[in-house]
Amino acid sequence: MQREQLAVQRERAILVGCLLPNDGSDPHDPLSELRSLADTAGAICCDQLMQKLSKPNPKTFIGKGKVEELKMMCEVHDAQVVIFDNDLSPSQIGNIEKVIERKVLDRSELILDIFAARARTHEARLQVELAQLEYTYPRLRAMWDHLERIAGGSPVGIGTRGPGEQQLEVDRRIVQRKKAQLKREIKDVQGRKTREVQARNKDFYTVCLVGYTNAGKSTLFNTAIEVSGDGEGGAYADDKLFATLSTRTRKWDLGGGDAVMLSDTVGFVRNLPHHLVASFKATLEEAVHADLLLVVLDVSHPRAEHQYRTVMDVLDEIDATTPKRLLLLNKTDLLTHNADLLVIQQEHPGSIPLSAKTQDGLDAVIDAVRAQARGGTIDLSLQLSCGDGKAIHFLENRANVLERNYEGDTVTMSVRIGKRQLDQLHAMGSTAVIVGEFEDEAKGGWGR
Ligand SMILES: Nc1nc2c(ncn2[C@@H]2O[C@H](COP(=O)(O)OP(=O)(O)OP(=O)(O)O)[C@@H](O)[C@H]2O)c(=O)[nH]1
Ligand SMILES: [Mg+2]
Repeated sequence: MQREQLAVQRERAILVGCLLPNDGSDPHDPLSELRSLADTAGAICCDQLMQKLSKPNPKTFIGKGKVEELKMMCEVHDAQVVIFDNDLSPSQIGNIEKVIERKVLDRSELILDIFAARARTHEARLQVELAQLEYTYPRLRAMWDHLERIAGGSPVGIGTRGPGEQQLEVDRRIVQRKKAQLKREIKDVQGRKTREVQARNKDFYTVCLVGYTNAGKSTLFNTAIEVSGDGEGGAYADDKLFATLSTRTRKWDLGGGDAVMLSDTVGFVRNLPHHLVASFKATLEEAVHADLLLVVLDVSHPRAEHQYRTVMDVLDEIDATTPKRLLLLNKTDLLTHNADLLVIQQEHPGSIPLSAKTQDGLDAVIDAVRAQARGGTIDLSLQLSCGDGKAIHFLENRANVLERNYEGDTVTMSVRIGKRQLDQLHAMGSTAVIVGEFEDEAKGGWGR
């Protein structure tokens, strides 16, 4: 019963789920996601226990008889850990541990454990540590309480102050100090990040991949960057939940002079622990401030529709409400019936079918992103001073330049340019003057 150690690597585990009314779990296989999560954390799932309840038991979450049954199962399978699909209160965990004499983890703790194991960057580590302190600390406290009782120490309660309680006082202060320090560090990192994101947004149209964990975001990120010839995407993609934990941004050349910034982000999951949502807001800063969100959905997943709703909910929760959203129906190569795709497409008009793996549909995605990035295009003749290198460079890179006429120290450029890019050109304080504007070519071509 060592709850200081919440890692579940290579431990034999029993999974427990409660079917509560409207809890959003899969009615056919309610523990499938927990199994994937436990597997990702490295646990070996030996067996599972289900109970249908109208409401949880306040003391032990599942019924008293079920706790006894759980104890038996642990003995039979020689399991070291029990993982609940629901979130339990510290005292519920304590009460169950007392009976089954094994470590009990709830869903949030399991997710935190995965995040802790996966966190690679300094920032992700800080965030996980804070989330763990906030979520786990009250639970450790409950554990110390009941451990002390089991150990036969003086009873802990109102008006009693055993040695354990003094220890807790000290620990509480250490934890508070550590939390304050972590928050300060995270604030620093966030400030830097916000400035970075703002700088990028000023120069580029920003596109962010979001979606349920394992939907294929990193695979699409790598495919897009590699196909565009900008080198390797280098994002880690794997058939594990939460393969990606920190945001990665690369320039994505869409061809035809259009380039955007593409970001890959951490995946979402049903009932994302509250503390993690708060801590990972910074990681998802890209999503909040992006111009366009590419919502990646694994349509081959039996719970695709539910995952879609979860993603929409999380986006609202992190206040990513301003960017435009484009839904990508990924993993179409795994669909056996074409009709399935048609049904989903009908439910989500404007969505784009895609296979990030076979690249089927990638062109349509690129076209859609380009159209969004341009925000509509206009054809213009612009006159600039040859010394305005910054503006000329911008036009060469970000617009379709169809003709250049040099006369003395001025140049007249005929361009097809996105409305957004034109705004950017103005914002740069360029010397460019519009000398001709053509809604379409029929109205007079390129000023020739
Ligand atoms: N068959 C098929 N598999 C795909 C496709 N796209 C991604 N995958 C696979 O799905 C798994 C998850 O892909 P990732 O790209 O890591 O998913 P992700 O959305 O980045 O996941 P997280 O980082 O965990 O949130 C990998 O095993 C990919 O190879 C696809 O279009 N078709
Ligand atoms: Mg990923």
